[in-house]
Amino acid sequence: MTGGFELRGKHVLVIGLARTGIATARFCAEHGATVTATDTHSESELGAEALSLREEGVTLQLGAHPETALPHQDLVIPSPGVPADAPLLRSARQKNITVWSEIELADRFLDGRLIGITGSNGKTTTTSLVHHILRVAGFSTMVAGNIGTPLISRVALSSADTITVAELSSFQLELIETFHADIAVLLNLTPDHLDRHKTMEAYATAKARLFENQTKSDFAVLNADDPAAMRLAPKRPQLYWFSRKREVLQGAYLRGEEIVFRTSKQVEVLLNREQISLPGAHNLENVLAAVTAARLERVPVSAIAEAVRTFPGVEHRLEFVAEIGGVRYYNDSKATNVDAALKALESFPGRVLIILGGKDKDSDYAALQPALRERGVLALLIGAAAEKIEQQIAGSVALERAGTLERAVEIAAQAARRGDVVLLAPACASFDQFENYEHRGRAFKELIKQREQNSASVSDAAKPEGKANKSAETA
Ligand code: UMA
Repeated sequence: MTGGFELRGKHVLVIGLARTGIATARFCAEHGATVTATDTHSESELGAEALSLREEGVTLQLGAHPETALPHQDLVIPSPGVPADAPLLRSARQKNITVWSEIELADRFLDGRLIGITGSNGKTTTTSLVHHILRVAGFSTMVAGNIGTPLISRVALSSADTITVAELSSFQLELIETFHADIAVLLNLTPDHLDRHKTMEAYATAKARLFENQTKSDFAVLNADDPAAMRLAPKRPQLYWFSRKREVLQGAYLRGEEIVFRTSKQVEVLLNREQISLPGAHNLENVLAAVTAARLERVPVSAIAEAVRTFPGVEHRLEFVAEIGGVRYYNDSKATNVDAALKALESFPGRVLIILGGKDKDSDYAALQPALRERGVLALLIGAAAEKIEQQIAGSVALERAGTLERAVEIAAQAARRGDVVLLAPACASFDQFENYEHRGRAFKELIKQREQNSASVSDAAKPEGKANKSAETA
């Protein structure tokens, strides 16, 4: 927690009325502020929860962001999805009105310690794993942020002994002021959200703000295998590193098959690589980052080992869905950028049929070519970015424009051979065809589950009568 803030008597404008905006407007109203909330969606497009804010005393301005709301405001809080250079925010700054992201306000009220985790990829898995480790070790902990639960909605649940594990995005970090993490983790830095940040520098600067308010007694944890992340290493906090390729001065690394943690005083073995349940080299990095943060919170080694072994993984991140006729289906709908899709592809040693496409984020899909050449059997292209992807990966793998996810699954299932992997790792945002990546992932799983049921009933029907009846009886 940082400086605190008196909301009573203040005028607050909240922009965007989805998860973050609803929670923020409610919080501010509960704390005595006069709250106006605006969304470009009209009344009929917004859900009941947003509209019910009126009953809590919030004034709603819907369908556009009228500037008339601005003059009386003390504070403007845009949702992460609102570009930081949106006209209303520019006007607010011209009028010297404070503009904060929701995490800035939340941090001013949050009790206990905070572990902030950012990076281009692996944030959700690492955040969930740190939370899981702390829970297994019996610590009082909660998880929040970009993972889906606005930090501000958890504030009331925090107390002096709570360790909050927060997944933080560049959108949230770019509008902080005093936001402070006791342990700040930067997993990696690869191009993402360039449609919004415009340049890699601007994106990196937003991410690096996580370290900005750290002091000498805090810890910064960075990936020693990622030069772009290393360049952002801060000066004030104590630096810890993680690496799967080399020994580090302080932090976690792979020594043979062992994961070890090194401080200035000792080197201790935490667990064996084989004990990690998650697939892929990138997940090894996520584990190294998570165990570093956990060890810095003084979690006992035995609890770390047990927690990593028992971690079930996260929905939509290389999530195993089903095996049908010897073909394994994986849902990595969270692979919303090229680097994440690349990492997903590289997680499988054998033949992969990949579903790519969605809403382009000004990405360069040519980077997928080597991995597609090596492992790809067929790329099925969906959504608005299909044409661009086709142009940029042509020649590296067989391609087919499937258009929709449904059709892509159908074609993949027909083309796949026993032993193949069918992977949804779209390298794009989902908003052209779905509400969000979770919606896309659930749609994929639903399609696979239907196929699984159909194939089970077909194989049941093919069995000799007695046998089919018997399995029905014992089920
Ligand atoms: N809106 C406006 N004006 C605008 C833009 C949007 O009124 O100029 C309105 C939209 O009409 C909509 C609302 O704002 O009603 C949407 O706001 P939002 O996109 O911020 O959605 P939230 O549900 O509040 O979700 C946000 C994060 N979304 C984004 O960063 C785009 C969620 O991260 C996060 O889980 C949630 O807050 C809780 O903290 C999602 C995400 O895609 C998962 N994050 C990016 C990523 O992980 O790559 C950064």
